Amino acid sequence: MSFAKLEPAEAASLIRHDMNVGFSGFTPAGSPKVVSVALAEQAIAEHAAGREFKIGMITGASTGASLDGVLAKADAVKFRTPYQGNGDMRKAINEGRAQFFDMHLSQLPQTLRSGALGEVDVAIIEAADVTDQGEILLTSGVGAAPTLARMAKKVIVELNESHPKELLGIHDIFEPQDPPYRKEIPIQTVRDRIGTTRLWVDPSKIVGIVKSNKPDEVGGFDELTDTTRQIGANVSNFLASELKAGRIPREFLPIQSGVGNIANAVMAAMGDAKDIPAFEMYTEVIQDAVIGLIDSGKIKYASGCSLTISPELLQKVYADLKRYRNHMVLRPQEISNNPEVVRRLGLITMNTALEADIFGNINSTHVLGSSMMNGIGGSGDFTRNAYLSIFACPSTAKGGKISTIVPLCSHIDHSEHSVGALITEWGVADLRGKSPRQRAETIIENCVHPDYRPQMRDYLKLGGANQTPHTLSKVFRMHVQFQEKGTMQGVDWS
Ligand code: 0RQ
Repeated sequence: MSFAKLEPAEAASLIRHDMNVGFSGFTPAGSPKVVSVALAEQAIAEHAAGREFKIGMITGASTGASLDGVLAKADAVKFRTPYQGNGDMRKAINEGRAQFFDMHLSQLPQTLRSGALGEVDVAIIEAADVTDQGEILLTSGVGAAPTLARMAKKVIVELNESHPKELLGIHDIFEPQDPPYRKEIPIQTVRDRIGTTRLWVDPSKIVGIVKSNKPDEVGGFDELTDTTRQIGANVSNFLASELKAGRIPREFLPIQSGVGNIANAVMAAMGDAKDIPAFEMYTEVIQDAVIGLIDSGKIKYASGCSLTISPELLQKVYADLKRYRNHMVLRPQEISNNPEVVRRLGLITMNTALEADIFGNINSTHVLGSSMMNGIGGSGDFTRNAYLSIFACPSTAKGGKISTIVPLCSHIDHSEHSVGALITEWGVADLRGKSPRQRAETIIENCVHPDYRPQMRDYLKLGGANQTPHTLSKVFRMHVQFQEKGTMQGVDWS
């Protein structure tokens, strides 16, 4: 191989204060884990010498401790986009030490290409292989790597031996033209491949290769609880009844499933449901549950942006890649989450809410309207364009002190117009074809925790006969009471 071999610190030294750096991967899958640690050490040394050192940080989605974690702890982040989920990064953002802008993940590559986020000075791309001609075999996550690598002035390759070369064939790399010359994205079925198996980078931009053998830092899930199991069962029973009623075609439709504990529980329930036929997924993150369902034959094929699966399971997949490659494809986020394709394929989308309101608006991102949790991620890409858009969440949080269903969300990511059904452990509120008042009634009676139902009924009565009966002076009283007294229960509306 003709490229220079660099130590992590040598590679990091190519990155200077105020540069914008793009990182490959999507979630901790496929993101660099070695140069980033050296970069954080460099930032700490620069700060100790009294010099400024912060970078603009662009990834595919969330990353792990050796990327988001170390850079946040080193206070080395000027801005961060488009999605994160690491505790240290979340803290830096909520303490105002890093400026985070939350973006629809499918829109990141186009926004980068438009120039609105500035230049990409350096891209760090994790690879399983690279040729002298600049053909890069990506690893477990694609993210925005094609756009970041193409736009970057310099590319550093992290060659990670923990990912096998047999990954060749799992990726489908495609970048659409920009408007006004864009053509349709020619994906007609979940399995269609439209691009290349490797990412090509102008070899003259590759400034060096850094060796790595660090595995992806994908965390596990909480054990299923009675609540999450019941949410899963409610979602799958709802889909089975929609199928029976003929509102979902007999062949069923491709599924998108969100991230986190609830999404994992929903997938487990879908796998167990006898009335749901084997299905395909057109999703963003391929989580642990999907692999089990591929093995059992319940999932026939999964299109995603990353294999975000726990380390032991990833090794199992890697040991049998010849078989799994026939059941999955990894695409750039611009394609895995593409609204045109989501609408064409008619996806059933299933995402998680932090908070919902009685009229059907959804907050996916902000605790008490102010603190960032993770970000909107791909939930908007899918929700707004779904055939049937479902949001699920437990009816309470923090031991019942918080009702996740409130009069008005303290922050809104998905509006009432994009939500087909809301589901908690108590039941299903089918919101289609209902006025705001009817939606409120069905959400209160089917989804709100019984401890909170009388309080929510009383709130609705306050608003009189309006189209959307709010009482503005009282609309956030439950939130305010939680801040003052530590519980949303027992609010006095008088
Ligand atoms: O906090 O862990 O401290 O107890 O929020 O809650 O119930 O474990 O939910 O793991 O499924 O994540 C929305 C964050 C849900 C995720 C969110 C507290 C609760 C707990 C987590 P603790 P759960 P999950 C495409 C889809 C946005 C992006 C998206 C997410 C913690 O699904 O980031 O959808 N979604 N992407 O106690 C205060 C409330 C609360 C609350 C829950 N109302 N107020 N705290 N919590 N409700 C994929 C991608 O984009 C990559």
